[in-house]
Amino acid sequence: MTKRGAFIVIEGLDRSGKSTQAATLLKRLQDAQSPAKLINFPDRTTAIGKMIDSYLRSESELDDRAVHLLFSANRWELAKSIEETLQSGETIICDRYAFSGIAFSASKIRPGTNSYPLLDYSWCRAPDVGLPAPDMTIFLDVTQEVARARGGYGEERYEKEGVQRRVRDVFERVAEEVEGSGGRWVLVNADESEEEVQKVVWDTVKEIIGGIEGPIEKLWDDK
Ligand code: DGP
Ligand code: NA
Ligand code: NA
Repeated sequence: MTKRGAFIVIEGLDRSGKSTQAATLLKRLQDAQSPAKLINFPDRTTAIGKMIDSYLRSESELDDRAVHLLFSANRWELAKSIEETLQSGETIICDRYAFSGIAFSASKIRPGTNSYPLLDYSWCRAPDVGLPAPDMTIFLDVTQEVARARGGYGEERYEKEGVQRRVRDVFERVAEEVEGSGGRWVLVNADESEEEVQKVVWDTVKEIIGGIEGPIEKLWDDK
């Protein structure tokens, strides 16, 4: 049986080094003659992505539920192409996916309070049920101290310490759930140097770059 490509998701907080690590991993795979491509969510190039981009840069306001569904729709509009790429034998490295969708939305607080969720966890998960499931998710875990030392956050909507702390809490629940449903969630200490993280990521990914034998699973299919 011919093998399909592996679907590798990289998740993490802002300033975790996620995009740099994803780019390095792509290069390493290519150097190893393993066909691979990098994709990125939110994909700001599509019509839906442009709405998300303007929201993230605070150039527009959108209802919290509406924007959550846009992020999910942005993944769905690429779902078929993800499957085709994997079936063609190419590995996909994906910078953020549905797990960010839950973590960033289910951590929103009620206006004027410190309590969350504004949006219920399972409500947040629902629109992403059935998307292609990753074969492995690498979570780059960075502490606030190190994020701060790396120059702090940018100007976008969620790039604030309070937000990132709550997001991290929800990611912990997501991790438990992914592992509980048989998925692979690999926690990597992203406070380490860029080179050290690269090494850990490569050691983790090496075993699946030869391709995957089984079918592409569906995300949270049993829910
Ligand atoms: P990035 O371009 O990867 O830095 O992502 C931009 C921001 O959008 C980042 O703060 C995380 C957030 N984000 C990514 N995916 C989702 C999602 O599905 N839902 C929500 N609410 N936020 C998301
Ligand atoms: Na960001
Ligand atoms: Na991204």
